[in-house]
Amino acid sequence: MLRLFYASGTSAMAPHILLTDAGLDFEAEKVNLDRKTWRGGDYNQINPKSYVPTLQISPSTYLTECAVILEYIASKAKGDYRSSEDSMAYWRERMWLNYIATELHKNFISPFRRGNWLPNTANSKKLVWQRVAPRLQYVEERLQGPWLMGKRFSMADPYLFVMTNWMRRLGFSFDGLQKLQAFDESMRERPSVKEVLKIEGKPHSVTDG
Ligand SMILES: N[C@@H](CCC(=O)N[C@@H](CS)C(=O)NCC(=O)O)C(=O)O
Repeated sequence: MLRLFYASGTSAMAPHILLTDAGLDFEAEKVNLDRKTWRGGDYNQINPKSYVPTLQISPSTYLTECAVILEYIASKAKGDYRSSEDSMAYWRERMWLNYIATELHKNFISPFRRGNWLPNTANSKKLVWQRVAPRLQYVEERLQGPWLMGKRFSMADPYLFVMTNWMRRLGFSFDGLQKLQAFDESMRERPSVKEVLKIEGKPHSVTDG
């Protein structure tokens, strides 16, 4: 059985949503990111990169990197979460996954880490916004709706939702980003998203440092 190592409200929410949406059989293991522990002990033994998500796919095989984990899940799911390799949509999906991972996800990470991966001071929020705002604008101009690539819900959507969820958590405005706001609202209506938000509960802390 698949086993997802996650911490509440992190990028691990993307594979958590996709696994749930696809109805795949999996276990969710909560990680304490402050202590780098899980109920089995030292989390760094599971993922020496010391971050979530990690997806265990066999007793001794672990996948890391959110975009790769999403792709693996999509490959195991019956749903239409990824396109066939001979289509242009296949490459567009990978461009989006890579864009979200490298241009958005990484730029949301605070340059001043005080026990959190997200910014937690007014100054660090400002710096993060300067980096993510133009990249969110890029997405806004291309978001087809209701999902990123149009009518088909793809493996990139849960990852983009993590970004809009972080916008909300950080109090970033959706002014001028109406399509992203509508996307965020549509995601919140999806049963899998509702379920995961309920299971994960309060996010890993974002306290003022
Ligand atoms: N390159 C990794 C980055 C994962 C990452 O940044 N995870 C964050 C949460 S969103 C984390 O676990 N950080 C560890 C920490 O803050 O101690 C990926 O794409 O999966």
